[in-house]
Amino acid sequence: MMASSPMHLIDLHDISWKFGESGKTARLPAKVPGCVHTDLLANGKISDPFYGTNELELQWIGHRDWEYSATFSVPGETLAEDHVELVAEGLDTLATIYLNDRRIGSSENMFIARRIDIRRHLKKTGNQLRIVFKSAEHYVKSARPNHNPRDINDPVGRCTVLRKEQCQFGWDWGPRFVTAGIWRALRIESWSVNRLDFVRIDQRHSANQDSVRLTVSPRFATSQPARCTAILSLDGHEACRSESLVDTDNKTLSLIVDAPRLWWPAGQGLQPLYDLELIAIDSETGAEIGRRTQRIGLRTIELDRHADQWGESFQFVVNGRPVFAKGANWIPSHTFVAGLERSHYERDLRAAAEAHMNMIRVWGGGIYEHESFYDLCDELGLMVWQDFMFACTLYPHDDAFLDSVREEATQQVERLHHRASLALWCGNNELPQINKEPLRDPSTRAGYEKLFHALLPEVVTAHDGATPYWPSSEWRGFFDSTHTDGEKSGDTHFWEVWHRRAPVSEYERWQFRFCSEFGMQSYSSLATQATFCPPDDDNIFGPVMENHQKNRAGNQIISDYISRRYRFPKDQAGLIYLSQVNQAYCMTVANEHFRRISPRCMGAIYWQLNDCWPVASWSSIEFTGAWKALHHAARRFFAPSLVSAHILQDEQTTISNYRKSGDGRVDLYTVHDGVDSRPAVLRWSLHHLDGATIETGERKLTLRPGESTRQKRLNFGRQLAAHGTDRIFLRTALEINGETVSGDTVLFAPPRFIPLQKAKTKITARLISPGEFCVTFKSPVFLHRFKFEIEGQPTAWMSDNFFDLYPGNAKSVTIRTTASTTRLQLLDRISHRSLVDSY
Ligand code: BMA
Repeated sequence: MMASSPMHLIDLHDISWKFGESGKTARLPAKVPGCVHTDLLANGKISDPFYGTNELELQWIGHRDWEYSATFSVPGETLAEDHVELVAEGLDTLATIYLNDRRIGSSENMFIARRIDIRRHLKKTGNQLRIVFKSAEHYVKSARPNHNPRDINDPVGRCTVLRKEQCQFGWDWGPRFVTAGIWRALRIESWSVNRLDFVRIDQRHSANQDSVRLTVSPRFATSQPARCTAILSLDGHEACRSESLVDTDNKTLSLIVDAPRLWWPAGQGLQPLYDLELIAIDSETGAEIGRRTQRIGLRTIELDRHADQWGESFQFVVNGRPVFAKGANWIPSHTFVAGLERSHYERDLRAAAEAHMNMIRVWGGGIYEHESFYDLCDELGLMVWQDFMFACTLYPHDDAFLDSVREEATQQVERLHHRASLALWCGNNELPQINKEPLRDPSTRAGYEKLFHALLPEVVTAHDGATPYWPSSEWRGFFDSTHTDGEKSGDTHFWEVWHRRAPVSEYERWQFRFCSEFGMQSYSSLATQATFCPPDDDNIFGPVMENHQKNRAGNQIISDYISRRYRFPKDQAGLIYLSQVNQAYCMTVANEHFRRISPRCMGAIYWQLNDCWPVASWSSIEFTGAWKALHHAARRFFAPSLVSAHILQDEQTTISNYRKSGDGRVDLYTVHDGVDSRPAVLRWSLHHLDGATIETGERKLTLRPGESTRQKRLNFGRQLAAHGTDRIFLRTALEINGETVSGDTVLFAPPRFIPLQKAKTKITARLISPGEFCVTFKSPVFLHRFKFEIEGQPTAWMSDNFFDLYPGNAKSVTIRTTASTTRLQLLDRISHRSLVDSY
């Protein structure tokens, strides 16, 4: 969070903006910040870009030039100042700026803020500001005349020369909408004598962290001496302050914070956030130059890479404590990123924290996010792995390009360096991994290295100085990129499962140090589908649905994985349900494995948390906000104290084989991320599908911080032979203080072989508080992946879903409704299904 007050500030958002095609006279009202697509939509000129196959009809927008204009007045005192500047925080992208018909500047990098001196051109009234945006699509075409749309790394023909959000050109989860517009804040700043430009904050923690020295370095527009006061406060109470004259000799202020309250990632402690306010006064006139408040967390975050028995560690160490990173990859939260606010981020970031995540990776094909994204990460304890915005394809390395990137990186690093949540700067997404062959060429490699091994790390060191830099995700050196190398050092993107269709058990073959991408697709729910799909055109392989499945092989791969584990679904609802249950299963196998093999592996960041439009994708949260089965599963597999059962399972097995296979061995592990040791009880019970309990067992144990332990090896070979692998299942539970904190079901055969039974589920509901209910489900038979929904309220919050119901055991869930609902209405609107209902 940042607040600053230059002498005079005129916000240019609420003046009446108009937009239209360049060279034509028609003009329509526009919104700033905004973009041409959302403005056309708001004016009723286009239909919903997400609906049906509208995307395909709307490509013309990106092929035209657009302009935005507004007329405004300024108060007399603005004109009386020595300096008057137009500040544009972000222009998307090929922009030329005119004030009163004079060209005052231009911009070709969406990620750079511009400050333009306008004093000479400004009048009191009738100022006309006009920003012309040239078509980025034309630029792409002229820059890449020989583009081959079959290029597997870049089928959509992005323009890597242009510093513009890369996924706007289409991605394997996103539409192609090449936008234009004023996408971030626009204002006039006027001042005389001096202006507070930037405040850098550095922390140095004493060895035992009982004190922190803060170095505060303000930067001003002129070298005029300034009397500065830095005040650190927590919850409105001043912790310490420092005053000093800042001039050419002395550029910093120091504060010593005794007994600092440390910021921790979620699950490791609290997130106290201090306000650091800097007030600058001109030393001659005594007039205030500016003040700025930045919110910081007192903590150290290191990327610890020390030699160990497996090679080299890859772990985040926070305040001296190694923390297993649990999280997901983040893509832009909306296809149209202009002016996104806290409300756009809050839903999904809160859901991440609710699923016990402590890290979000901001993937390099999107944007450096808006401030409120980082505000929320600071508050929720979500560490941010921040990619620079480069993805998949090689980029130019000529001087002009590098200069632009240097400015972009400097601005972004300065903007975000003080963030409590900022854990890592990462050069790019997958460039060396995807471009192995081209990078064998020495000059191509030298160009790559200029950008990712020299320029970016230099900027990070110079303008941040504390946050670690990592060249790429994944990265283990140019040609050390087999999975075996990933078991020794660095981070790994593992796509054998999904892209290469390897069996799900393949995850368990590898002992990666840190897995920063792996995923499985699923379809969005019927309710989300209804937001974009005409009811008469909803066949999953038909044109509308296919246009909302951007991974070319996506539908085939989903069907493939479903067929390995589940029965052929009887309808589309069944297919969607199975795709989600399968996705949750695959991600449970992977994430539990990565947690079990800690501390060799110290991070599991699955692909991907969110969607930017309604689509079939790897996300765990749908565009509408509905949680897929995976997000509920994430809450379980990322539980701070986890019981994880491991069996050797071959989902590719045939009916004739599986009965013979399966030696009945089950290893029960516990994994504990908590800060303190806890006494706990591990329980297991073996059940027959007919409801009988075959045997039970328990073990008292102590959970120790950061430990994964194999607690018990069970062998049910005899019972499997006696009852049939398809007739029995194991139930696990981990209890702390009598409360079950983790648990699941182990099936010994692929679910498609298991003769699940149907029965009527009894549902009762109790009002807890207005809009909040406790709903209880009870079934006389075992129901696998029981899913319930409330008609008309697809995004109602539920404490659990897609769970197992055990015969006679009541399961209670908390629900927060999204519309006023009585208890009886709620009961009337609940519908449900479980695996047995899908076929
Ligand atoms: C990755 C990402 C994305 C992509 C995803 C799914 O490797 O970096 O580029 O969307 O896989 O294919």
